[in-house]
Amino acid sequence: MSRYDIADWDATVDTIKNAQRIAIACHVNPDGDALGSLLGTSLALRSLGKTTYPTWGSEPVVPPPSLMFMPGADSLVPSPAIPDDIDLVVALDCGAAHRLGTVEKLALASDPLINIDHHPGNDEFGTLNVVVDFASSTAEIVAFLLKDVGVELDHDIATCLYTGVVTDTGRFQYGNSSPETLRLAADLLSYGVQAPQIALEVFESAPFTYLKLLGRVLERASLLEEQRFVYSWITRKDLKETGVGADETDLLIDAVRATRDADVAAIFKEQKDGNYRVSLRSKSGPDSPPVSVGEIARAYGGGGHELAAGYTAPDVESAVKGILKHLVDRPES
Ligand SMILES: [Mn+2]
Repeated sequence: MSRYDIADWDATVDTIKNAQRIAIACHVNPDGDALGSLLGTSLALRSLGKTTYPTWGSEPVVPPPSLMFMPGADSLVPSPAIPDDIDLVVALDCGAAHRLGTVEKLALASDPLINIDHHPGNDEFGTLNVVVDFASSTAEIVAFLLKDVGVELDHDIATCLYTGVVTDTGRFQYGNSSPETLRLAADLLSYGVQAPQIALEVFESAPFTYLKLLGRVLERASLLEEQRFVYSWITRKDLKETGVGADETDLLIDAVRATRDADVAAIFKEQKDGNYRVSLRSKSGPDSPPVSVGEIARAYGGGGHELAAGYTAPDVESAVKGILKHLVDRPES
């Protein structure tokens, strides 16, 4: 039986083994798991003598500052630079093909196309699908897959995979951290991964101006006590005035969700086109199970996990209304 009992597991292992020129793409605007899976896979397959083209389908194909330290970051290629004669496309951490952005077309035209992901509701857009929705991270799935492909892990590969695991588990705090996840993390540390250094880079290296932006976010935070819902927002103007990059705002939601008075948290981020990117987080209430924010996000054309999800809304007011619609029917606490 294959790991996780995934029907396509063995065929995926064989397909990777047999491919020589491989395009690898994660979702647009990558986070730690997307980038860690991408670079970990790329470095691992290069160690087997394969040619890889690691990329993603949004500009720029440059890691956000907090992930710039990752090994292999200098090997990323812009998606238009991927040649036509590749043998295989591997999609990582994409719940749906559109998450590939400008790489979607190339990916869907490829046979084989391997889809490795842990988002519930993944629409299995690959010709081979390794979708494990209880895995902590795509990096966790990738780690086991690479072992079966015959890759010998090393410091750099392990660093990438560890970064994916540590970010998607919220530093091993979320419920998706299984015993298996922690055993994997321990195994990765044995390759010399510098966990404190990674934590410093990812979680404690924001520019000073980030604190000012965080101040605005916290000042604006609103609590709807009845619904146990907290939210805040940032505009393009906030970013301009504080000098913080849009790719440095991922952790703002963690500050907003850190109140015992709410179990659903949202942050709305104004995009270049004037729409707002909605990030949702959920946790168990005092007497109630967590709200599935993945369901809320999917209702509005987005996606994600049960406890962490996102979508796009035209403005803050309508987004709040839309979320509240899903919070009224909660079981009595
Ligand atoms: Mn992920």
